[in-house]
Formats: sequence, structure tokens, C-alpha cells
Amino acid sequence: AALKVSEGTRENLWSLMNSYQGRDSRSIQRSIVNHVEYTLGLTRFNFKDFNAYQATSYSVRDRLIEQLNDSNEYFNSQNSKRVYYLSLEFLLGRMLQNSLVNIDMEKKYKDALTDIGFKLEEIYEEEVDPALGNGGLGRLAACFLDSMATLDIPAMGYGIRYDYGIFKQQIQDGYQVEQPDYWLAKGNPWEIERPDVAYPVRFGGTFTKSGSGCGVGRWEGGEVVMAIAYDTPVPGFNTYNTNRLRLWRSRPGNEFDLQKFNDGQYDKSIMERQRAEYITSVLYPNDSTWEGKQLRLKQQYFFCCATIQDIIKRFKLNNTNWNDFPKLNQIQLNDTHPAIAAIELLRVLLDVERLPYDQAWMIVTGTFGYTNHTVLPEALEKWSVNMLQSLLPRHMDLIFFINQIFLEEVKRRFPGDGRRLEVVSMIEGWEDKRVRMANVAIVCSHHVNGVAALHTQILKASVFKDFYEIFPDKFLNMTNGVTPRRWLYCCNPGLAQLISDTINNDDDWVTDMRMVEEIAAYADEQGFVDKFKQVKVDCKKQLQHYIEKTQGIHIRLDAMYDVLVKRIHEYKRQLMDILYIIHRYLQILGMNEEQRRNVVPRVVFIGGKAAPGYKDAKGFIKLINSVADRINNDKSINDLIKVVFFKNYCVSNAQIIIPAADLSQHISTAGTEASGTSNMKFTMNGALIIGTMDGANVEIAQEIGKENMFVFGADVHEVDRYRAQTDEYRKGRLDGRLRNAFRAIYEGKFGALNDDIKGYLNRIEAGSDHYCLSLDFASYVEAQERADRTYRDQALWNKMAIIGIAKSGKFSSDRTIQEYCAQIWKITPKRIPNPADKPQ
Ligand code: B1N
Repeated sequence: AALKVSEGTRENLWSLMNSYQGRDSRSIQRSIVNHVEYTLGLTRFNFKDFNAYQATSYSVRDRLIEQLNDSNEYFNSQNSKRVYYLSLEFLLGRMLQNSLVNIDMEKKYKDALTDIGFKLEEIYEEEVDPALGNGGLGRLAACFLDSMATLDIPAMGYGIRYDYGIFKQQIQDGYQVEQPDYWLAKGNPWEIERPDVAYPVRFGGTFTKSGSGCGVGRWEGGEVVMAIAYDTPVPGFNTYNTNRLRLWRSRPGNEFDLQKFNDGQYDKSIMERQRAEYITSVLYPNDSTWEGKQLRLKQQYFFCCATIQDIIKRFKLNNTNWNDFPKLNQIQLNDTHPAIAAIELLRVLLDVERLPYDQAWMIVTGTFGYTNHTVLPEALEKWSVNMLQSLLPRHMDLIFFINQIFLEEVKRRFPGDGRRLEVVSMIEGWEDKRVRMANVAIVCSHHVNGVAALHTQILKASVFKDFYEIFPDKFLNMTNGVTPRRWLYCCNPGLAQLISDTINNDDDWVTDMRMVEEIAAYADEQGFVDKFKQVKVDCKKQLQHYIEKTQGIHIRLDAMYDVLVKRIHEYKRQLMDILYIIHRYLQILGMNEEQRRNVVPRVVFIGGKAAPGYKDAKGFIKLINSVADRINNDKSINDLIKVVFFKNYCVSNAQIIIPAADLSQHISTAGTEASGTSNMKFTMNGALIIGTMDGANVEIAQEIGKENMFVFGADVHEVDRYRAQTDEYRKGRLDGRLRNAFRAIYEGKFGALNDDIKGYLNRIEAGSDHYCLSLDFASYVEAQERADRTYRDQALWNKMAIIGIAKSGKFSSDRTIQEYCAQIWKITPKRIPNPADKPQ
């Protein structure tokens, strides 16, 4: 029988739930040991480091849940405006340290664990790296979550809970081999499963329309799957506020095909239902490319549909006036991957809520913002009309409808401009029709932003020029940033301590990175510089240890650590780096003893994953490994160059390599890298950049001074001109040193390489040089020589590095989020009271 709840018993319940986890050492220990016994079902005194990690995480999660629930209730009670960040990727990285740091309990947990025989640092290493993202775009989403929570913005992230994150990279015989990343194998203590938060999502079926214009649609039949919520708390730093990341998992629907079951095909029908789970199985391993697979479209709609239902449900808790929707809800689209959400909101407003079209459209365009992350044509999403029609018939119908209205408006404003109509239309092609998702996103959004100043300029001047002329006020720039919590405070505690000690302000700079500028005044002060050098050496030792342990390679400490880590892509020009290494190697081979004494020893790290289907990128990995093989085994050069292919580059080992870098490479062809974000992390950690005037490098140069970087290469305009020339022209100007490096490869100096990579090099020789390797090679070599010269003058080098750190404040994602808040979302912080501040 149900317990009859009287006022008295309810009071009892409430006061019980109103108590909080104690923050003293004994309470921490008790909570950990309780989780060992009651959550993990182990005996208290027989558990391994991994179990200690699990129990510690559950214990931290308890605190996060308290904060999350209090924050959420507070925002609900205030009917607060909310921001929703929709992304197919959240590349979170490990949670334990970040959570402890953000709730200001790292020291307490460290002591409490030491007292029962565990080392917190070792426990950190037990955590699997949740890697539900490819690269910069997914990591940006994670940094934004951290900043939104820290800045007291009532915000939520929405995405997909993939069973398999980005693959693990192994190297066999020099080739990349992909291993599945089943990150949930040992459970995930950071998530809270919410079987009670579940929504149906329909695919296929038929839709019938009544009425005129866009009409009212009835969408029936097809396949219905369920979206189940999994929540991860996102605590802010130095605030009680804790936001929610809600990831959806697909499960079979509750409706089933009775006909099939009655046909005696019970087992077969069950198996068919199981297929629903495949939707959220795997993250597509493409970075900056687009793959028109049906399952990918299903992923996109699946998560957008559930998300829109969830947002509307929350809105309806406190509201009945639909016109308030955009005032209370801002939805940001992380690229076009979730753009179908805008059409889904329109559909729900029209077909479910029965709003008139004009009102529904006002709500949609008042709600969405779209962030573009790339100008590469191969990355722009263009879904086949046929596929959309069969999977999402009403959505396709609505896209046709809004496109028609939009094009009529354009016709009125730009009479006779047929070319423009063609370009801005949401539909491209005649026979093989496709939907241009960027065009849909632009028209449906109140703001469209690029992710660095140069990138936004390019959007306005070329990629979206015709849209910019139609909606000049829609376009703006939001230069990316990175969270200083993970990318300085957590990954480089030595440097963080030095900063705090030097500017005498405790940790205030961690939420106000501009304060760090003060350390510039110490760039010439010997005492400070010595401490900075020591911090760098300590980080290099850690990297040395990591490389020894994971790759069995011994590297020297007294070399320049030269690092190029990012996804492998032609436009990022890892090939140019390895060709330079070949050039450098050949140069050293030709030197006498005397000359060799002047060479700056380098350990060259190149790391990154290639999309499994990207042949050329995989060829580059093989080439890098072949070159490493030859050089590392050439005793005659006495370790003057060591080449390390840094395996399985991911968030957790980025936290090791970034603080240890001396020189950091960001060498994309000008106009190709939208922003780049690791350039910001390296700068914050005192590495010097060798880079092109591309993406955020341009703004880094503006902030820290060009003289504190090794800038080289053609600018955007020179690239355009070079590309407009003929192959003959380019062939005639092939850089001589580049040709020699090619020769060495062809002659087999680096082993037998397959024909694909040779073919690639042949094409460059023949003048087909889209990424401008030959154009930039001479100035790249010159910049490398400048880096060597500077490194020989350690005082100068360190001074440049310190100024870089000091002036990197702009690149905190806190600044980025403040700009989104002020200019796009029109939202102000809402500080929730900390219950610990109340008299108990
Ligand atoms: O987004 C980052 C930028 O810093 C990088 O410059 C940019 O390359 C990156 C399709 C992408 N652009 N496009 C993608 C990722 C996955 C996918 O399936 C495209 N990633 C970027 C953050 O702004």
C-alpha cells in the first residue's frame, strides 16, 4: 500500500533531502568507502585503484548532483532564460580532476585519499577518456560548457550518447589501425540515467496536409524509436552553479507492429526492434568532411527531435504565451549538424501546437543562432532531397515552403539577379537535388557567426557573400577560446602556481585570464624566468616519461620539443612538416663536426588521427613513421633529430604534451583553418608558435605581437593568386629543397613507400599544389631557422614565451561566452545562492 503522506512526514522527507555531503576529510572518506561497498558491491578493504577511481567519482558525483538539482530548481523557480548548445560532439576529456578543481575540493580529496592509502594523481589515470568528438569542434563545445557553468549562465548542452567514441589509433608497421573505443565497458560514473525522461522519435511514414500554404500536417506510420536521457553534471569554477549536459541514447519504441508478432515471427520482430539502438552506436569519425550516410542523418534528427520536445516541455512548466519562447530560449547550432532542429521546432509549432505560420516562423528565427566552423566545400552538408523526403517527409515539405517564401523575398529585393537566387536557394541541383543545410541554418537563424576574425571575413566576403548582402546584420564574429581551467590550471599546475604567486591574487585569474597580463612585467626578471624554465623542464620530464612508457622511445630533455598535433588533413599540412624534417636531416648529413655543433637538437612530435576513409591522410602517417624509422636509427646524426609519431592523440594526452612543448606548429594554408584552438592552449602554456596567417593565429599575433611568433607563408590573397595560376607556372617554380626531399623519398631512403604517397608527391611536382606546399616552403624553412636562432638565445626564447602567456587572456572561452551572451543570446548571468552561505 502506498504510504499516505501527511504534512508531517513530508517535512521529514524534505529536511532529510535538505542536508548536504560534508566537506571534511572523514565525510569524504566515508562516502568513498560507502560507494565501494554499496554501489560497487565490493568489500571495503579489498579494492583496486580502478575501484578507488570509481568510488571517488561517485562520491564527487553526489556533490555535483546536489548542485545540479539546486541550480535547476532555482532556474525553474525564476523562469530563467536559458541557452541550449546543440552539438553532435562533446569532446569532454576526463572528468574527475576537472570536477574536483571546479568545486574547489581537489586538495581535500587528495588528503582524504592519502590518508586511506591512495594517490589522487594515480587515481586520475584510471579514468577512461570520454571522447565523443573528433577534434576542435567537439572540444570547443566542451570548453563552452565549462565557461557557461563558470559564468553562471543557465545553460544546457544537448547531444548524443554514443556507445563508441572516436576510435583509438594504433600504429602497425607504420600504418594507422583503428580500434573501437567502447568507452562504457567499465561503466560511466559521471552520468545519471534518466529512464523517466524519454521521448518518441519518428522516421519515415507518410504525411498528409490540410489547409493552404504550409498547411497543417499529419505525420503517421513509419518507425518510432525512443530517446532516453543521460545527464552529466557540469560544475562551474568558483560558483555553486552546475549545468547539465543531456545526451540521448536510442532504444526500441513502445509501439510495435502487432501484425508481425501475430505472424509467428516473434524472434525476428524482436531483432528488428533492436536495430533502433544502432542510431546512437557510433560517432562518425570525420573531421571537417561530410559523409551523406543515412544513419548520420538519423542521428541528427533523432537528437534534435528529442531535444526540441525536452525544451518545449521545460518552457511549458512556467509559460503559456508562445511569443515569450525566443525571449526565454536561445538555441545555438554547433555547425549545421543539428540544423534540422530549426525545422523540427517549426513543425511542432505548426502541426502540434497549431500556431499560425507567421507566428511560428517568428519564433523559430528568434530562437536559433548558427555557428559555422569551416569554409572547406567538402565539409558543407548537403542532404539528398530523396533521402530527406523518405525519412522526414514533413520536414522536406517545410524546407521547400520556407525556401519559396525566402526566394520570393530575395527576388523582390534583388530584381533580375538570377545568379543570386541560384546561390542562396536551400535546394541545389536539378536531377540529383540536395538540401544545403548551411543555407537552411542561415535563413532560420537570427545570427550567424564565424569562429575567428579572418574566418568571419571570409564568410562575409566569399562563402556566404550573397547572404551577407541580404542580411548584413546577421553576420558576426565570435573568436573561439579555450577553458583556462582544463588547459592551464589542471594540465599545468606548476605554471598555475607560478602565476598565482607572481601576481599575488590567489586564483582569481582562473576566471579572469586578462589578469595574467601582469606577468609580462617579469619577463626579464631572472628569478621569475628561472622558475618558468623549471616549470617547463618539469613538464618535459613528464612527457619524456609518458613517451618512454607508452611508446618505448627514449628522448633527450635538452632538445627543443617541436610539436604538431591535430587531426591529419591535407590543409593542415603535416606533409610540409615531414618534408621539412627530411630537408633538415639531409642538411645535417652534409655537415662537418663543427657545423653540427651549432645545430639545435630537436625532438619532433607529430600526432593526430586520420579519418578511416581518408587515404591520403593515412599515407602521410605512414610517411612520417618511415621517416622516423630512418632518422631515429641513424646513429651518425647522434640524436640531433628524433621523430616521434605521437600515438592516439586525444584530450588526456594533449594535457601532457601541450605544457611540454617549446615550439608549436599551426601551419595550415592561409584561408583554410577556420580558427584552430590548440594554438591558444600552446600559447597559454608557454610554447612559441610557428604558423601561418590563418585562423586564430592572426589574432594571437595581434595580441602577443608578431615578433613573439615565427610567422611565415602566403596570406589569403597570395594563396588565391597562386591557385589561379596554371600547373605549368607552379611546376616551373617548384622549391629546390622540396624537390630534393621528394628525391630522397623516391630513392627509397625512407623504405619502400606505397605508390599512393608517391603519386601524391608526383602531383605536387607537376604543379597541382592546392595546399601551397611549394609556395610556402621557402618561408617555412626560413621561419624554422629563425626558431633555431632564437632557441640558442634562451633568455630571448623564454621572454617571448612569457609574453605569450601574459597576453593570451583574450583566448579564454570565458571571453568568447561573454560575447555570445551579449551579442547573440542576450542573456545575463544568474548567480545562484550557495546553500553553504546560508546559516543552517
Ligand atoms: O572547428 C574548430 C576550429 O577551431 C577548426 O579550425 C575547425 O576545423 C573545426 C564535420 C567538423 N570545422 N568543421 C569541423 C567536425 C566534424 C564534422 O563531422 C566538420 N570541425 C571544424 C572549432 O571552431
